[in-house]
Amino acid sequence: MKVKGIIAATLALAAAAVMTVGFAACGDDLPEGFKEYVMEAEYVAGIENVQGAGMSSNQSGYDLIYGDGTDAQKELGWSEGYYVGYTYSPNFSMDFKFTADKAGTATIVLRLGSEIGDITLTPDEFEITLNGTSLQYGSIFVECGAANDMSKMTFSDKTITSSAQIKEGENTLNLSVHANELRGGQTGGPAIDYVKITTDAKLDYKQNTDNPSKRGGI
Ligand SMILES: [Ca+2]
Repeated sequence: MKVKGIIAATLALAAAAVMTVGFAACGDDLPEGFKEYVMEAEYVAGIENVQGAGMSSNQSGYDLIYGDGTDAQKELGWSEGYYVGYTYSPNFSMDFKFTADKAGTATIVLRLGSEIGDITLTPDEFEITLNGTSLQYGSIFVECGAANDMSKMTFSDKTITSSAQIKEGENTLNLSVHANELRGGQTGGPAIDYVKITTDAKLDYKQNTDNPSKRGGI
């Protein structure tokens, strides 16, 4: 098993670190022509410029990524075995950029978790904008999967909107934490596994699969 793991890791390193995703997951129950596109938070281009904070320390850039990509972590429900945590800063702002081959309507789902108790997010605490327009999603309840223990995080998919208007060409979905009292009176936020967009437009975006390996740098 160990040898197998090493070979797999070597192959992964040998593969291009940046993969352009133009395919989609299966979706048997989707309307004709619609596809699901999953953008992993941990693979986002530009994560090196994102600021965050943990329970007792500042965290930023690649170090916002939690997880080791292990099978056990994938079995916990962490897509790809990683997620972005340490979102407890009013400076947290993360862009998911993609291009679309045409304008269209899209369903946007975020896969979220919490280690700071059950939290209810509204655009006041956790703003989601698409091309600069704030998505008025009402509120999202995120159940606490593992209090104060990121290693046991659990996630669930939250539908933000089923009527997002994407445009032809470049689009930017931004997730921002605003000052709030979600974490015992201090600013808190959700753990973010991925963003999933379902649309009949063809989407392209970069996934920097080597982001996790860049943690711990200067
Ligand atoms: Ca993930």
